[in-house]
Amino acid sequence: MSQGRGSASTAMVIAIILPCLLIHTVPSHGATYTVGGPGGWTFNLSNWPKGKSFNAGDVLVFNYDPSYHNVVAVDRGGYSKCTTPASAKVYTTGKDQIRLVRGQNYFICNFSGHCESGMKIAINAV
Ligand SMILES: *[C@@H]1O[C@H](CO)[C@@H](O)[C@H](O)[C@H]1NC(C)=O
Ligand SMILES: *[C@@H]1O[C@H](CO)[C@@H](O)[C@H](O)[C@H]1NC(C)=O
Ligand SMILES: [Cu+2]
Repeated sequence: MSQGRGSASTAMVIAIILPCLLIHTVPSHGATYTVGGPGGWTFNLSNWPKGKSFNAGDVLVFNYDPSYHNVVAVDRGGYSKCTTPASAKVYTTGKDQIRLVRGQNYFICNFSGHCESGMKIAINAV
């Protein structure tokens, strides 16, 4: 009898604890970063990634006014020269969510002069 009660309460404890453990052990879908923090996607952000560590699968949120800015995924040359390769993907919603791929990820705003004013980020996702 007491044996039965014991295992019943053990089962109850497991029923309560197990879901909590699972929440913490199931692989997460990655962190979410708001580029530029509360100020959003704007000028002078090329240092924003410094000191942060990014994993493949993390999501970058770009908040901006789409009348004045956009987000263009470019390659290394596009990032350093502020040019837009023909194959570049252009995002224009003003609240774009972009998942990082492993390796280097480069984003610029290709409105005239903006990338040159530091509206660009380079991120290495491991
Ligand atoms: C860019 O940001 C840095 C700090 O992140 C600041 O010291 C600098 O004055 C800013 N430059 C411009 C042009 O806003
Ligand atoms: C940004 O790049 C795209 C793709 O090459 C181009 O169509 C668009 O005109 C550019 N936008 C601006 C504002 O220069
Ligand atoms: Cu811009």
